Amino acid sequence: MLTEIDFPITLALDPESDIFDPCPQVTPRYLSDLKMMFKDQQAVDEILKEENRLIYEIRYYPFRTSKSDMALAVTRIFPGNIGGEYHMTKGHKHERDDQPEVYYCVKGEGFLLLDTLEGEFQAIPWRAGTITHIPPMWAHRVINTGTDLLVFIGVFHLSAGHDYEIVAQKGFSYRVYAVDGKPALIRQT
Ligand code: S6P
Ligand code: ZN
Repeated sequence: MLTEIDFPITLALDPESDIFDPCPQVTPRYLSDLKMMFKDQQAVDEILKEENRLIYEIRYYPFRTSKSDMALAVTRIFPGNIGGEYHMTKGHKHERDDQPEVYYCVKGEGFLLLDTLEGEFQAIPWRAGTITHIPPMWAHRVINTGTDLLVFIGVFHLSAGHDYEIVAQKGFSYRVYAVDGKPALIRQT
């Protein structure tokens, strides 16, 4: 039997602004929120003396019904770099090891970095229209290597949970830097 939360929900993503409506939750991530993720801590501190730069923001909608849970998140990463390292998401692994996710790049260019605890690594080049299935157990981070916004949609289960600590401690196998104006993947030891 249907309850009041068991009815379809339709959202509209504005193709100009990449903002969807209605949107119950917006989470901005400033440089201070992901300070430790960048390699060049001196560059971070110098920028923070001037401004706490907005690196990206997440617009989020939880779809809860009486029998399921899903979520949609639209992430907009602003262009730029910190000490040559491109703006990126914090990155996380899902807490539950049976929880995948689908990412769809709406606009922009960059990379999706994927890492496992067993040492597997992939860097998927991204541009508008790229869709990637992220299997369970792969940590994920998106890098904006372009000169404009990079926008992507993530669809996942609310119950997946987010482990940021593992990324803060271990990092990803590669970092992405601007070298002569072009992206270069640099292996981390
Ligand atoms: C959630 C999904 C995305 C990210 C968002 C920001 O599972 O992967 O919605 O939350 O792109 O990245 P992060 O690493 O700050 O959560
Ligand atoms: Zn995720």
